[in-house]
Amino acid sequence: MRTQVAIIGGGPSGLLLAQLLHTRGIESVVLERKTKDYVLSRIRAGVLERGMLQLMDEAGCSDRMRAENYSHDGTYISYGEESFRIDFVVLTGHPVMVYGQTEVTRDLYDAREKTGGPIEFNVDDVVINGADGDTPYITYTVDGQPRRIDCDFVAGCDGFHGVSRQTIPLSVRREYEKVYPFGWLGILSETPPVNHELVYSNSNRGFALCSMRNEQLSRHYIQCSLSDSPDDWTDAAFWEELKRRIPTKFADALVTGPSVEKSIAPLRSFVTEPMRWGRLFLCGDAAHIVPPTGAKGLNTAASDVQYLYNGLRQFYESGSSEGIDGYSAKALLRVWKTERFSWWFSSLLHRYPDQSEFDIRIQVAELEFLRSNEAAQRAMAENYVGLPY
Ligand code: RFL
Ligand code: PHB
Repeated sequence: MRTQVAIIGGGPSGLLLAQLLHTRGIESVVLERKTKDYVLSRIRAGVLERGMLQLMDEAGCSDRMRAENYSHDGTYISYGEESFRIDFVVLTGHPVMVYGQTEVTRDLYDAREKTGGPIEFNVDDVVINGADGDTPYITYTVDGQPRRIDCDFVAGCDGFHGVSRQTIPLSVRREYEKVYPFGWLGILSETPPVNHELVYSNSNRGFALCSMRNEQLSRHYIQCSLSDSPDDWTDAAFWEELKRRIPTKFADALVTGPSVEKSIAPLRSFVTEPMRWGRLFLCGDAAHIVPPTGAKGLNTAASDVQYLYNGLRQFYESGSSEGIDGYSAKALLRVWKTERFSWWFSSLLHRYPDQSEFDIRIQVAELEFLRSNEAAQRAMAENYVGLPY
């Protein structure tokens, strides 16, 4: 088989890139290791920047997102019994959007199926060959049968555990990493949200977050130990712990119910440089990871996709390689700013095992500064609603 762009990974980055390229008549093949049902069962992002909505518009996939998303004009931050609101619209002119990654991915799969663009599921043994030359090709197997795709370019959209990043030789690749000494235990429940906007909470017992997907579906997280397993936590124990970590006014309003999903995610900050090697380009979690505090992972993947789409479009439409040549530097500039924000917001809200009483006082002082200082709130809000592309 031959295509213009071979896309490794059928998560949101890969699918969005495929649909954007399709609008310009650029062919692609998407290779996904899992099944579609498996990809759609992963509960992840909930808060999206407007840049993501604009890209979904451009890809022709935004009808349901426009109709069903919940626009949030601000967020609440609490510490102990104190809480305050940051008004994104007043401070930046922009809201954020609550619309689950599962729904984004479903919309992108529907669009891909409508346009008849090829996706291969259940692929194994993917190898990217010749990316440092002019004629790259991918070899892989499906049900043990060998396959090959020849292409002009390879987009590595295969997440943190994919093969694309590993294809870049260690002599070229530099990796920067920070692993946090805790995880997030998350549950999804068919219960109304505790508040009309998200509540991020710093408490003596650790971080908590009250989020949602819609008026009848809530998403909650608590900081947990890395040695915990979801089975260690009954639903009753989760709700009890959550109530102890949020101010009484929210705890009293909390409606509890059985969880429909429960999982633990470790927290990590990670960046690989460069994001391009020859004709291979990394996008999204394949190149970088942020801790989920601040909801930046999928949003940063979307900005990578936009830069790469524009570069490839320029190449195919005018023959200029300026956009693809500048891709890595341009993407990394925004990636590092997002890494900084996610690291800062994580540091502000979590309990660290080695934190001293002094460190905790500094955290409270910073929260009080944020509460009372408009410039600090504006800086937070500009990052949260999304830095410009
Ligand atoms: P994905 O979603 O990991 O998709 C990669 C796909 O590649 C496939 N794959 C392969 N395919 C072929 N061959 C191989 N060798 C392959 N290896 C892997 C995988 O099966 C998969 O389908 O990466 P992508 O597309 O870059 O998307 C990134 C986002 O998924 C991620 O950044 C976000 O989910 C992060 N995130 C959040 N981001 C936000 O912007 N807002 C949020 O509110 C938010 N909340 C979250 C989050 C992530 C979380 N977890 C679980 C890490 C909340 C949580 C709890
Ligand atoms: C979510 O709803 O899953 C969510 C919201 C905000 C975050 C992280 C996750 O910062």
